[in-house]
Amino acid sequence: MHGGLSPDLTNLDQIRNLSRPTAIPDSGLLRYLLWSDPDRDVKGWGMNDRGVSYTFGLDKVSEFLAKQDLDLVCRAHQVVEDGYKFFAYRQLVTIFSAPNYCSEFDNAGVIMSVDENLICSFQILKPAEKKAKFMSTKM
Ligand SMILES: [Mn+2]
Repeated sequence: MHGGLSPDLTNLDQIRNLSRPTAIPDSGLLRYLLWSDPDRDVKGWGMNDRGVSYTFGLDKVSEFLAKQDLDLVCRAHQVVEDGYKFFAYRQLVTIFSAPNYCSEFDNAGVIMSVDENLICSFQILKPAEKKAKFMSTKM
């Protein structure tokens, strides 16, 4: 998912049954899946500083994966310096594919591949060399 988990998500059929295309509703499953974020300081569900959706702790990631018999939550939605970042003891990974996001960050980008044995690998898209923002001119 783009953001992460939702307190409303109890069965993956809920995702399969979402009508597409669709407008993003003001609340509910779709909105929360789009804009939630993991937070290592949160236990359970927390308030999200974005003003929408929720944050979730590693306990919620473990609980979700166990219930759904899955190994990994893969999401995006946050710039991460190396292009990928694990959370909750490698039960969730944030993938960010745009290096130098909006020309405002020095982040790498990453493409994640999953092979037939479910081994995940990362192709790193290196950020451009840092440029000096201001040139000093001697008068
Ligand atoms: Mn986003």
